[in-house]
Amino acid sequence: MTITITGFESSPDRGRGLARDMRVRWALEEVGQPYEVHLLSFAAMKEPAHLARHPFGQIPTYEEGDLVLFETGAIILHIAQRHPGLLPDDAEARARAITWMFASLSTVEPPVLELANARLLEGDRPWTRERMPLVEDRVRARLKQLSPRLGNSDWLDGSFSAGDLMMVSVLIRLRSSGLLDEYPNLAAYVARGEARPAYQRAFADQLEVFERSQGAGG
Ligand code: GTB
Repeated sequence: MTITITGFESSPDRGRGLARDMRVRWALEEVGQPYEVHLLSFAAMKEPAHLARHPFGQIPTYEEGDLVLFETGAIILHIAQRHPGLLPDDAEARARAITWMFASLSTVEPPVLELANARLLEGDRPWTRERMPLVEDRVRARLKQLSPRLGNSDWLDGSFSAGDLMMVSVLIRLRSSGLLDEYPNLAAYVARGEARPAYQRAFADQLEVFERSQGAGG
């Protein structure tokens, strides 16, 4: 059955792979599943046809036959459960990998997003200058805890898993802030994720979409 995901017709990240369709593309590349991408404008994302897929009018979504999913956590868990390659066979190791997926989304991503919003959406507000150190320290608090847990290991719990895919995807958004470089093992962890052939293929595909949109005057 054909898998179709949705993505930005012209991503505001200018093809840097920061939009969340990237993590779904990466997961599908890791498990070797072909997929199609339905590109949407911001206006189309708020129209009934897309709201039927995604109640909040966002990307990405995932469609496979009659199944329609939204939320990257649910989508990647579905892919990882349905195809080998992203979750260990051992039941306890599998539960730990899923724990890291939840930790990425529930515990690490919120302060990372708060920082992104403070920089990109609220950068011109008079209170941002005073607030920024607090926002950065909330990110640092998580990195400071995550860094010793990863230690010198390549991945968070044994082999690469959906937990690493999600954690790397979340941490990547910190690169431009410089905060990741304060924790060299985490910076190296992200670089290891990005070096994976599946990541590279997914990145190239989403970049091509952005470049095509620019060529089309988008
Ligand atoms: N919790 C949801 C999930 O994980 O699937 C969040 C989905 C989400 O935030 N989607 C964003 C979206 O559709 C795109 S990825 N936004 C439009 C809207 O809400 O109307 C977030 C994103 C956007 C832009 C950049 N960037 O420019 O760097 C990075 C990430």
